[in-house]
Amino acid sequence: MTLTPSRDDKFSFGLWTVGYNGADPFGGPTRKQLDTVHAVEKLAELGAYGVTFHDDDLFPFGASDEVRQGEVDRFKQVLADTGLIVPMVTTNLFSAPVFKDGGFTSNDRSVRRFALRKVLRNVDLAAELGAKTYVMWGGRDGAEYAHSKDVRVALERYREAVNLLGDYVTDKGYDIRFAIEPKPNEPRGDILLPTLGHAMAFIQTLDRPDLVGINPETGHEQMAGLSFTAGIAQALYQGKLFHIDLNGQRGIKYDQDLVFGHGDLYDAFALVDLLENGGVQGGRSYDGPRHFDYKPSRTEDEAGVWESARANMRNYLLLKERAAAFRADPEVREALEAAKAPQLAQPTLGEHESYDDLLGDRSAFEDFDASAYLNGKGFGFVRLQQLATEHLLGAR
Ligand SMILES: [Mn+2]
Repeated sequence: MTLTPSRDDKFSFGLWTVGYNGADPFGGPTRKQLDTVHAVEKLAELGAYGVTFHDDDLFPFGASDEVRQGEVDRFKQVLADTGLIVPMVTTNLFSAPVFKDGGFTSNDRSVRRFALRKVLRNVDLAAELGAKTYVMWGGRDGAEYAHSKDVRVALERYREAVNLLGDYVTDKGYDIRFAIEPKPNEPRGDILLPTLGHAMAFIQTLDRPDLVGINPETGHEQMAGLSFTAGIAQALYQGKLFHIDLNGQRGIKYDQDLVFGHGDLYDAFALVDLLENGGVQGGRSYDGPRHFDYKPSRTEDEAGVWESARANMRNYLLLKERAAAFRADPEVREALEAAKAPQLAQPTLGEHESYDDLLGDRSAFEDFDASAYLNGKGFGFVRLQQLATEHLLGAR
């Protein structure tokens, strides 16, 4: 297996990731503004297949039509020159002061109408560039104080917005689906639709639920103390994994946006194994872009930016290689059997078995020896995890 990224690996990066200038709440930029054309050329050279953007990454907020078109034309030219594609586009509804109380759910109705217009305009551009997924991250859609916003009413406004967007792409004949990106907090104290579970439940209330899925981000779920891999598994189960944002996070704290693999490495290993080997028939369970949404650390210069971009892809490929070795190891297969992992796929009831049949089955209860589970019948999950650890560390 090669550790050199190729376009078949479907690695993509947001313009805002490598373009992050290092500014944080405690200090200004540590790097100069990165030119879009240069960024796309470098990503292509490093082996990415796609690039994504917020409208405001490509042209400044409030840019004149002329400036906007000029930047779009430069971008189109470098895409043509490099062969990179735009798998996903998103809107910035969080940076400008007008969005200080959110976009789709600002208490100010005129802001909500402006937000919708900004999104509709960018959806047209997304369609023009051939993007198949439109991400919605409502980072400012939330609150710090319970009485400042009625969450049930805010959900109604969010629903109104997504329904309108669904009507729009359907009427226009655009081949675009929407993906909601959950995050528990930051920049708001509490963000609407904080986890992928909240988002998937919300999607079922929409007029066109099939048109809307989720774009979960590693660090966002881990900021809520949740297992990213377990969440991704449920998203796959529900057919809602429309896109994925990979990065690194270490525990419940501020959004670190580290390189993929530089946070919870075990979870990254389990995730790559799920994506690459977790399909129902084995093999891939997700075929979409492997999109990195990370920030090159503020300590790095431009060389460090490209080193970190390379590291995301290399770590993914290393974990893919380690996961393949794990799956191919006969001892792992034996340990999985011993752990009764395949037995979970067997229905609990027999075919056509009714509750009367179950109630009549003495072996299920009256004659069942539950006491055998004290001092016996261990599952061997620790052994399995040690085998995973040894593969992860390259010891096997
Ligand atoms: Mn993201």
